[in-house]
Amino acid sequence: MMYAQVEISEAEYPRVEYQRRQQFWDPIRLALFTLAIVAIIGIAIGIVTHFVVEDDKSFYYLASFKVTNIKYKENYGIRSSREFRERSHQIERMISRIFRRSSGGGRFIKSHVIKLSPDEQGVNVLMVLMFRYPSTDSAERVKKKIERILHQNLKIKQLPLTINKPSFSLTPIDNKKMRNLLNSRCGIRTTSSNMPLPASSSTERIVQGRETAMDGEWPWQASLQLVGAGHQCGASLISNMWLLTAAHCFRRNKDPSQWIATFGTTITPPAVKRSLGKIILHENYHRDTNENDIALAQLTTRVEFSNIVQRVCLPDSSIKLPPKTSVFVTGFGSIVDDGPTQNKLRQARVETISTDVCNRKDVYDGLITPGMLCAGFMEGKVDACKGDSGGPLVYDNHDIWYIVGIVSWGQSCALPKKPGVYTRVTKYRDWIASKTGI
Ligand code: 4AZ
Repeated sequence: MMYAQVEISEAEYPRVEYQRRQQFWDPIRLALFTLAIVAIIGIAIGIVTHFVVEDDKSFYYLASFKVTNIKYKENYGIRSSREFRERSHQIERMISRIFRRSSGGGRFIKSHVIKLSPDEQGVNVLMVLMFRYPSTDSAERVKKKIERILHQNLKIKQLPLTINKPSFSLTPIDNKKMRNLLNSRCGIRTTSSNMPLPASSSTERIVQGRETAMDGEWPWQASLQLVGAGHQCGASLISNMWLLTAAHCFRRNKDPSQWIATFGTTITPPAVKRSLGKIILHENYHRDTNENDIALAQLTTRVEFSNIVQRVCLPDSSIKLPPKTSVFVTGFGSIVDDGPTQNKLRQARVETISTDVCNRKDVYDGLITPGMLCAGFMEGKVDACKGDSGGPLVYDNHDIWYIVGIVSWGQSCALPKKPGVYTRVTKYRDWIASKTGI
């Protein structure tokens, strides 16, 4: 029985269903359905791309605005002056606070004041801003987002400086322009993507007193090599033509044509290589007392600044570092007394030691003159050594690095009560200017 009923309906059913399907899938419905599927797939891909494979890109802007509640000071025109530094740090801190606290806070990377100039209403500020936004964003769209954040915050926040809103302008700039603008400043470290480097002061992983440096971490470090005899000394780039080093490095040979300077974190291969055109030793260098152990070397052709090659800042002659200030010494020198030169650049954190302590009978017994600076630890262990001579002792002031010492001498290396002795750069600031114009 059951079988017979099925037989009958099977004959009827397919024809009816076929007609109904034909009505449902008319061309318009088919087109709409396809469109909807395509749209859903598109949106899904968009969402996945946005959250999973979103690729951030750096966006750079030149910002200019007026600050109306401060008066212009003469020294704002001199970038190495304390006034310029302090005012720019205040502006940079304020800009960073505005963007870091906003909803898109993580997208702000850094800001740098390039120039402060006089204005009737106060001070004109020129600075570069760096953000990271999805690569799918355009410079103009990002600009609008930044302006919106800024305008909201200028309205709400109690800020120490009054930014004149109508004067605010943002211009997108490319990577190259950003580099050029930043390169006009000294003592700045960046990675190849222009991201700030982590502060070295946080690294305490000193192995055998030293650790190897990352690319771009000490971009002013140079190696001075004597043709046929290899690395002799360290040196520091202070402009794209001039190196600052120790006079005793040229005791063996003062002929510039016999010397080359290399840059980068390894001696072989070097990142950049230059020959020397001129060597200037301090007129009053005394090899017996190590007094005035300072020299300048001019390159035959200028170096181009990059994240690998960069100049260090020269400190104002008035800058005084209190005892126990954290400073860094870098070099290709040996890691044990009388050991070989290292191919990889190394760094060590040391602390300044007062001249009074350093001149004690049980330390250097009066050998430290006003042109010298002691740094290291009374218990020894961390120090510069043979081959580090001529290299820099640097100090980090709000991510801007200053050369405060030149590796000069010491009794052996890392011995207790025998810290490293450095040429005190502040004492020679005018001498450097008289020879180079820097
Ligand atoms: C040198 O012979 C040398 N510990 C450099 C630095 C120090 C000692 C010796 C400091 O070049």
